[in-house]
Amino acid sequence: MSNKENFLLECYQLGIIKFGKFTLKSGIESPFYVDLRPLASDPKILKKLSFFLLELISINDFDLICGVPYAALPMATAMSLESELPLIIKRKEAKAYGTKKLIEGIFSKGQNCLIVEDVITSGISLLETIPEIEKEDLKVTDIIVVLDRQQGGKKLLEERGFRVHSLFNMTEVCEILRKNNLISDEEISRINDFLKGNQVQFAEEKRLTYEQKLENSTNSFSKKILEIAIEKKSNLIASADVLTTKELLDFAEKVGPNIVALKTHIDILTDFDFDETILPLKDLANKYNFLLMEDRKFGDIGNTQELQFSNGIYKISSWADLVTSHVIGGENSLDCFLNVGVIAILGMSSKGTLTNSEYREEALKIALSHPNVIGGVCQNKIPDELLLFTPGVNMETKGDNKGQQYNTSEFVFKNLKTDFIIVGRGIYKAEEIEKASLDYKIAGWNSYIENL
Ligand code: 5IU
Repeated sequence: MSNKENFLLECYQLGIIKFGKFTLKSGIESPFYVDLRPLASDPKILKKLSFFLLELISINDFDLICGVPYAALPMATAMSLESELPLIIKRKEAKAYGTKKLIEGIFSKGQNCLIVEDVITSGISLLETIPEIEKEDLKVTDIIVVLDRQQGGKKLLEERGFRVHSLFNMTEVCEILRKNNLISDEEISRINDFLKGNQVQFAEEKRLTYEQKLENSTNSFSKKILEIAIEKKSNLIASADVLTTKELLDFAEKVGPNIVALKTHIDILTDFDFDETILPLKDLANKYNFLLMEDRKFGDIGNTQELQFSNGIYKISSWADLVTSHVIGGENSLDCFLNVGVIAILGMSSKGTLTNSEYREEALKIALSHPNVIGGVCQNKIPDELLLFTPGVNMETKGDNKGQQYNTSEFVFKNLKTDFIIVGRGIYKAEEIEKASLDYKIAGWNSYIENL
């Protein structure tokens, strides 16, 4: 095995190349993802890398060296230390105060500056960087890149008269990884396709059926909702955001046959009365076989949530089959939810929500580890172990003027592999509520079937 090959394998161990399905900034789906930044965290590898890169050129041809920020900065620094070629630093943005310089360091007009870049893709970012260096009356003739993704960048720069020296290209990388059984032939052919500019066909990820999820589930509330879904051929939860008991009961009567659960915000009723509101609601739930989901969004310490869950005028614990809860209070805050299925809020549908990917990841850990949690509310995919409930579904509009953002049921089943859609105004504001609930039921079920 050559030194270079060995070196690539060492780099690969650091996780610099991943294979799978990645959405690039441009929205294009790529079968591989490259990030060379981890190399800088392993001093021995960084040192070796600088040796390999310096071998690509004759050092005497240059007066300065400059890395394109940020990934190539440590690489250029290591090469400078090794070769004693003076380093200059290009800023990403000019300083807003003081000298407003774009290039930092000591240099003089006419010097030839070697450029170092980590990965070259289209070459566009280099074509933006080089003129900024040339503006300082420095010469640029040669560019060193660690990896050429073979997507036209090298050719583009060579056409503009630059010499591009790359340590590896994607074909070589694939060849070395294949020889060492680190990548399958199928992945290689996908990568080749991608490099040729073809859109890559990824094998569609299969979702589990409700029957499969039922088989895997142990929680009685997740079993119940899945059984109802299968029996009624529905994945629709209607959100009854209405203000009076009469409206609530009328609504439940109309949508009852088409839904798996009725979602309430019980505290918005102006005339709540336990016997007048809850008892008839429970009767309707029995009559039409749907669950009651109180969208309480608990978000306190365990002790307070326990009090809120069972007391006050609503006595949620005595009637709700499902409740929503934030997990912001930590794992133990969910211990109080006994005899109910908890649906954890992992991500919200509203614009500007703080539930970014880091939040979701941490929230998901809690949801997955707590036996009371049967699912999550989210606008992203979540693991199969949890049921996914997706609000923000409306076939008519893209949003309201209060930050709500809508998707269609087609979109959420295809992209998120949702289990249940939650629809509010799309149904309760419709002229014919029964018909609207049937339409959403059919749309949701068809989208589910299409994505099996
Ligand atoms: N809801 C959302 N988005 C969320 C969460 C809950 O819309 O991220 I968490 C609730 C709010 C409302 C229902 O009760 O779902 C959606 O109603 P509309 O379909 O009318 O927007």
